[in-house]
Amino acid sequence: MNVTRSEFVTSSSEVSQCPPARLPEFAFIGRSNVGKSSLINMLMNRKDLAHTSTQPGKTQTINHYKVNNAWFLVDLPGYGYARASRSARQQWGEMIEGYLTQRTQLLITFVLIDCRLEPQPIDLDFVHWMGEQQLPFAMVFTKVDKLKQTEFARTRKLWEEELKDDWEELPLMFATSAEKKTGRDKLVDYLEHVMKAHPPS
Ligand SMILES: Nc1nc2c(ncn2[C@@H]2O[C@H](COP(=O)(O)OP(=O)(O)OP(=O)(O)O)[C@@H](O)[C@H]2O)c(=O)[nH]1
Ligand SMILES: [Mg+2]
Repeated sequence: MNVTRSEFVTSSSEVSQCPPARLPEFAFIGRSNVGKSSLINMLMNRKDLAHTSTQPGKTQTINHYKVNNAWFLVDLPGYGYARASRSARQQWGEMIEGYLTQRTQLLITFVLIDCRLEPQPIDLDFVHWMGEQQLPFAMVFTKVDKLKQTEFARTRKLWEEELKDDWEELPLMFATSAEKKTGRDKLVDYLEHVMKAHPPS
């Protein structure tokens, strides 16, 4: 699939403000600074349509980007931002939980994981919560340009070990680098596959 057009649509601070269009939608979530906004730019072949930063906590709202006039990519604020206040964390929780559980056109959420880190409790908790809520997700390891293949294989293995006790089937896992555009084709092909499996009703 070619991405021929991409545009920012809207920023929302709660699910009720999200675009009413019933187009297929894919969301990106993960720890602050893991590379959600960078990955969205990479998928859309844009340099800085989604705003990125070296500092965590850049994306604060639910951001919809329309692609090929037909589907949405959604950039979400990250979790685990150490300097966020308690009330900010609570607000984040309400906004994200509302969005993920109520947005019926959301087909798959991609949970992004920094490939350099061993499985962290905060990511495991989030993945388990997705499982409990029966929300479909896939995992995306980011920043693979920063690791040797063998090192990344180790992190991936550790994740598989962590998950295999709780899941009969392991979630899909993608390896990406927004810097080097690694993994773009596989991810875009997967989006296309998911949309074909969910024709508009
Ligand atoms: N080397 C490398 N750096 C990356 C990659 N992806 C993102 N980065 C860098 O990581 C930092 C954070 O990227 P963002 O895309 O803003 O991260 P985010 O997950 O959207 O962060 P928040 O919006 O704060 O939650 C930036 O400095 C990016 O340039 C990658 O694949 N490789
Ligand atoms: Mg961001």
